[in-house]
Amino acid sequence: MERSPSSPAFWRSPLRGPWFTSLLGVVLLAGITVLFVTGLLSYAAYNPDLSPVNDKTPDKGVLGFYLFPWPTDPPWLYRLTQGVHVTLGIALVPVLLAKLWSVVPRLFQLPPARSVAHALERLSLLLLVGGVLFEFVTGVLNIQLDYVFPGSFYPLHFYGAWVFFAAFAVHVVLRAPTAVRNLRRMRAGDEGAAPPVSAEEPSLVSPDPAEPTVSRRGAVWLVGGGSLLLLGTTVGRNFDGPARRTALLTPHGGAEPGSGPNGFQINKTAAARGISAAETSEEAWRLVVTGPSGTVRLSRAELARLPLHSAALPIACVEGWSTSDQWWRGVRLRDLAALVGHEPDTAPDVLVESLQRHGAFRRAALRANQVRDPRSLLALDVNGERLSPDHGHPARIIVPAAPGVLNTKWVARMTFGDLR
Ligand SMILES: Nc1nc2c(c(=O)[nH]1)N[C@H]1C(S)=C(S)[C@@H](COP(=O)(O)O)O[C@H]1N2
Ligand SMILES: [Mo]
Repeated sequence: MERSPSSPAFWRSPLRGPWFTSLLGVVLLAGITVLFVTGLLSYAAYNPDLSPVNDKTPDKGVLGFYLFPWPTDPPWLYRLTQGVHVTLGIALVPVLLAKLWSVVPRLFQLPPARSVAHALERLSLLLLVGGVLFEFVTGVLNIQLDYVFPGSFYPLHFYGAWVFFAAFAVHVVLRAPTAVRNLRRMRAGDEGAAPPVSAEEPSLVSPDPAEPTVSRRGAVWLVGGGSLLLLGTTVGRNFDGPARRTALLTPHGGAEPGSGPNGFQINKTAAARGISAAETSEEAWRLVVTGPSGTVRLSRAELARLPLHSAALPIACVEGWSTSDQWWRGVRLRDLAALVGHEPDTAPDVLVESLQRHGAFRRAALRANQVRDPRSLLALDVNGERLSPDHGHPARIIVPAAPGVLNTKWVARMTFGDLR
């Protein structure tokens, strides 16, 4: 018997078959749809249409058609959407790998195409498999290895998502009916009798199966167990305290947060961002606020004499980690707008700039709805204590429901109005 990979007999696992592929396919259909939607939401949450400063994919063109002003309610919105995006993405890795394994004989199928339609379908599979690997690899590298594609991650992951999802939609339209039929048969217990998907497509069932090393049920448990294990060692990154320590798969560049009022996750430390104690001292640091009535300069002591307000808000990072609510205390953004000539209720967008001179996230634009929300603060304190240098002393932004990246630390300048 011929034993090259292009021959069906080369592939001998008795597990391969329509039932396994269909089961994994249906799980991925649901899971990847959630990943796509939460991913698009994450992009919208950055306010990319607000200012060139925020836009990580300047040539998004029509792909930005759906962008909308990200709301400030509920305050845990981004914590939820991005926690789901990252946690689910990681948990689906075993399902994805098993799915690709289950159809790998098709990769070697000869001749490569039997008709124009078949050639087009195989081309869409190339985009599908290439796209899904690309999205999972860039996503996992970004969260595990601390931005290996600085800056360019966003366009890569964003365009990759659209290319992949287009191929995915074609694939689902072509294959979902078969997958559902296979699963029905499987339930009815006669999946062995499943015919090949089409005359052009040889069956995934090996014509010469080896002895099974794991039962079907065992195989499903293996994949599901792998997913549960990843889920269990990832989900803790969405909580503080002991739960966070269960997040074994969360290597993170930031410093150990320690304990006490400032003892919650730190993304980039003051040292890592080149922020010195000298430039944040009471003598040196001034906040510069600009608006239609001119420019106001305030020391931290002067800020602390303005009306101070508190809000319980989380920090939720694009990397899929988040903190529980922290109690922030500081000056309302709407009150700062009022200092430079705006009405609090009609305050406009604001550009926030940090003392930080190099690296990402040193400036961000906030939308009017975020500025006007009475819970949006330029925080001076957290949990009853002065902000630590790593959490943004002398002052940082905190906005309900916004991605962490918009919560600029070590704020130096705020410009209300025309951001362009
Ligand atoms: N100036 C400045 N602000 C910044 C950052 C930064 O690198 N520089 N990181 C942002 C990101 S990506 C996140 S998730 C939050 C994290 O805040 P924390 O370190 O206080 O938890 O700060 C944001 N503010
Ligand atoms: Mo972040």
